[in-house]
Amino acid sequence: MKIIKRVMVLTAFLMAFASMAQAGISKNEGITCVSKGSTVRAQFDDSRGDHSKNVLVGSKAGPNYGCMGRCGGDCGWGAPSAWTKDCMDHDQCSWENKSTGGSSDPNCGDEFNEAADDWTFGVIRGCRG
Ligand SMILES: [Ca+2]
Ligand SMILES: [Ca+2]
Repeated sequence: MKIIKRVMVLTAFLMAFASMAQAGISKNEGITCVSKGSTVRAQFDDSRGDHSKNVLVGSKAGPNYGCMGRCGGDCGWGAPSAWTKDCMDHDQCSWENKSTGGSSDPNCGDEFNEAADDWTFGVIRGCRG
């Protein structure tokens, strides 16, 4: 009986954790490719709440924010780049918040972390824009 009780407590804990992870508009969408010239809905949260905006992949939002949806700053220097949904979310969040803090940024740190797998494996997965 002790084991059953432990399983129930563990299950309740996992369910609570899962619902917390789903809170907010921002979420890790694995490594989802986006294509230059298409429009995707950038989603992120910051201190002002949830945001959702259609952005043209590859467009320039402003200085140092060329190539929206490309993983990494601006347009890079010519090496193969990953182009993904999570990187678009982070690009748009960073642009609107002028964020520079990377993973520790109060507004866009979570989007940064969600894009880390994209940045690392996006090119290998074929997300080349
Ligand atoms: Ca991701
Ligand atoms: Ca955020």
